[in-house]
Amino acid sequence: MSEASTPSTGPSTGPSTGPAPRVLSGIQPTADSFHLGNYLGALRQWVALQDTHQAFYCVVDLHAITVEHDPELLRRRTRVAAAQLLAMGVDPERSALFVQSHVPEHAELAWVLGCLTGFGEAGRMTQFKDKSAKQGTGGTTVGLFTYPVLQAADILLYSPEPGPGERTFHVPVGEDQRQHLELTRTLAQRFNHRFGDTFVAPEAFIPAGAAKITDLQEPTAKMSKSASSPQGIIDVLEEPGPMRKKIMRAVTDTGTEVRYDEENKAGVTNLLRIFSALEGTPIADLEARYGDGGYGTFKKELAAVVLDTFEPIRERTAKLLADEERLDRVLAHGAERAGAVARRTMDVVRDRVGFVGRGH
Ligand code: ATP
Ligand code: LTN
Repeated sequence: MSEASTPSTGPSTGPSTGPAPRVLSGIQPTADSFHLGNYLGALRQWVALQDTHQAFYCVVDLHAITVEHDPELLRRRTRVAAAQLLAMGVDPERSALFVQSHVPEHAELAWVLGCLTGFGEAGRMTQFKDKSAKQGTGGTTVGLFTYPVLQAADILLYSPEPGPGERTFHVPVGEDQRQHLELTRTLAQRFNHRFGDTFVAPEAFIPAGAAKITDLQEPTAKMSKSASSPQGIIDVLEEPGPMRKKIMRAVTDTGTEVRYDEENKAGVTNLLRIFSALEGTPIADLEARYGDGGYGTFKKELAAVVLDTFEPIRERTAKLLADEERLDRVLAHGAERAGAVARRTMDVVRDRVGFVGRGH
C-alpha cells in the first residue's frame, strides 16, 4: 500500500514507457456538501493525481441506495457532488468524471465478484458492522452487506490493460477505506488465480498527514457526514460566517499551548493537521509560530486559511449548478469514456468466466 508523504504531490511514476498509470476513486452523493475530511483525506488527491495518471472518478449513486434514501434528494445530491468535484479542480477533459449508474458494467462485475466473495469475509468488514448497527433491527439490506464488493467492481473495471506502460493502479481514499481496498486486492488475486491473469491489484493512496480528520467537537471521532453533529463538521459549501464560528468553537483542552500531542491534546492536534495540510506548512513550524500565543490567534488564522480554500469552491459550485444541462452533458461525456474501458474489461471477464459470447 502506498502512503503519500506529501498530500499535494502524487506518487512517482518513473520514466514514461506507454500509457500513464491509472487512478480510480469514488464518493457517495449522500450529503448536501462534502466536508473537510473528504477534501483532505481524498478529494484533494483526486485533483493532484490527474497530473500523473489517467484518472477515473465516479459519483457512486448505486452505493448511496444501500441505506434508505429519498429519490429526489439523491438526484440533487448526485449533481451537487459532481459540481463540487469540478469546482475543486477535477478536469473533465483529462479525467473521466461520471455517475456510477451510467455505466451498468459496475453492477455486472459486482455480481461476478460477489460469487467469489466468502460470506464470512464480507461479514468482517467493519464499515458494514458499524452501518448495519445504525440501521436498527430489520433495517440492514443485502445491498449494504455487498457494498464492498460493488466498490471492488468500481475499481477493478478500470484495472490497467495488458501491454506496455505502467501497470500501477492507485485509489486515493481516507484511512477508513483501507479494509475495503484490501478486500479488492484479495478479489483481484482470487479472480486471477481462478481464471487467469486479468486484474492488477490496486494500491490505496492514503495521505500521510490527513488520512483521518476528526470531529471538531469530538476530536477522537472521525469527521463524518452521518455521525458528526453540525458543530463538529466543516462543510465545503458552508457560508463563511458559520464556518468561522465552528473553528473558533472547536474543542481544545484547558491549556493554552499550541502543541502536537495526539493523546493529551487531540483537538489542537486535529487543528494543527488541518492547518498544515491546507497551508503546506510543517507542523513543527506551526508550533513554533503559535506555541505560546494561546488558541485564539491560532484558530482565527486557521479559519482564514479554511475560508480562503473553500470560498472559491463554493462560488464555482453554485455557478456549475445553475446550468444543469451543461453539467449533465459533462457527466454523459465522462460516462462514455469510462464506459468504453468498462466494456472492454467486461468482455474479458465474461469470456474468462465462461459465458457464451453474444456473437455479432
Ligand atoms: P459516512 O461517515 O457517512 O460514511 P463520510 O463522511 O465518511 O461518510 P464518505 O463518503 O464515506 O464520507 O467518504 C468519502 C471519502 O472521504 C473516502 O475516501 C473517505 O475515506 C474520505 N474521508 C471521509 N471522512 C474522512 C475523514 N474524517 N478524514 C479523512 N478522510 C475522510
Ligand atoms: N466506500 C467509499 C466510496 C467508494 C469508493 C469506490 C472509493 C465507492 N466505490 C471506489 C474508492 C474507490 C467511501 O468513500 N465510503
